[in-house]
Amino acid sequence: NAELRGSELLCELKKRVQVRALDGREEPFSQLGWGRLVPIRPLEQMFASKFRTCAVVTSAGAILNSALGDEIDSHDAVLRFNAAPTDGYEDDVGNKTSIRIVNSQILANPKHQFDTSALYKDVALVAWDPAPYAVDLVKWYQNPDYNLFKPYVERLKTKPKQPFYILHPKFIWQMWDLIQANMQESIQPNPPSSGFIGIFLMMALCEKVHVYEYIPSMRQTDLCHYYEQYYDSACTLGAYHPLLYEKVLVARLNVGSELDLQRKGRITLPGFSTVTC
Ligand code: NCC
Repeated sequence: NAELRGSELLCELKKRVQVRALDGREEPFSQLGWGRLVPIRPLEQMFASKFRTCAVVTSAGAILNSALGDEIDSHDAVLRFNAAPTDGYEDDVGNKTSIRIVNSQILANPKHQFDTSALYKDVALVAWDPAPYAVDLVKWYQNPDYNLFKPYVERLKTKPKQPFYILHPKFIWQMWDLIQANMQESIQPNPPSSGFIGIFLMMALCEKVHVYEYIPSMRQTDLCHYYEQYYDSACTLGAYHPLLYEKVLVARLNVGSELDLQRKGRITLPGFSTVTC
């Protein structure tokens, strides 16, 4: 079924993929007392009610000179990724941040100064790590790709009011399964990018989602990130992550106009709560 129409694909996503974070009820986390540490609200109800409009701002270089800052900030919630800054780039990316998705490198690599950097304060944080496909939480805990568990627990203790979640690997691999099921070719056996994860999360938390520079606009460039001078087309097309396939799938779900895509690099996606399957 490589060519499901957008509406069918949307229902598949809604049906087959469950947003989920570690809740401390499974081993080894229950044993470690995580049940009393993790946020009381489950991730999918992290906010009391659904946001009406949300923006997902990818880190692509193509967003430079877009002048989209005000438009982005006008959304009820804004999602950003990893170490992507807003300071100095407000005109193009805005400065409001509601949620940040961070991969495990951000927590584990000292260069990101996860403990002290202002980037990770006063926002909801959602972290993830590429656990092996055959999800064994005990083995993963012993041998994560980057050790995110220690910094996670430390932060839950020092900042108990900050909403902070680690995604359940099952959620990540459900997304991968769905991408593979809708592609003719075999895709990379690696998790989807933070971008895809963030898009899916916002479709669960919001009624309407605008995604910026995931599918590139006419400003498409080899500049990897808007915030650093590094050029590599793999940032946009993928190497480790099945990025190209994710993008083909997301493009099929776009209900926005071709002009918005060309000019703003903007696609529009309906939130899951608004679709009847
Ligand atoms: O680059 P990264 O992603 O932080 O970008 C966030 C998301 O934006 C989308 N993107 C980015 C650049 C671009 N030219 N086009 C895009 O569409 C992607 O959807 C991407 O997911 C990640 O997914 O977590 C990733 O993280 C970086 C890196 O670890 C962090 O930036 C921290 O420094 C990865 N790069 C490396 O590990 C070297 C990247 O592969 C994926």
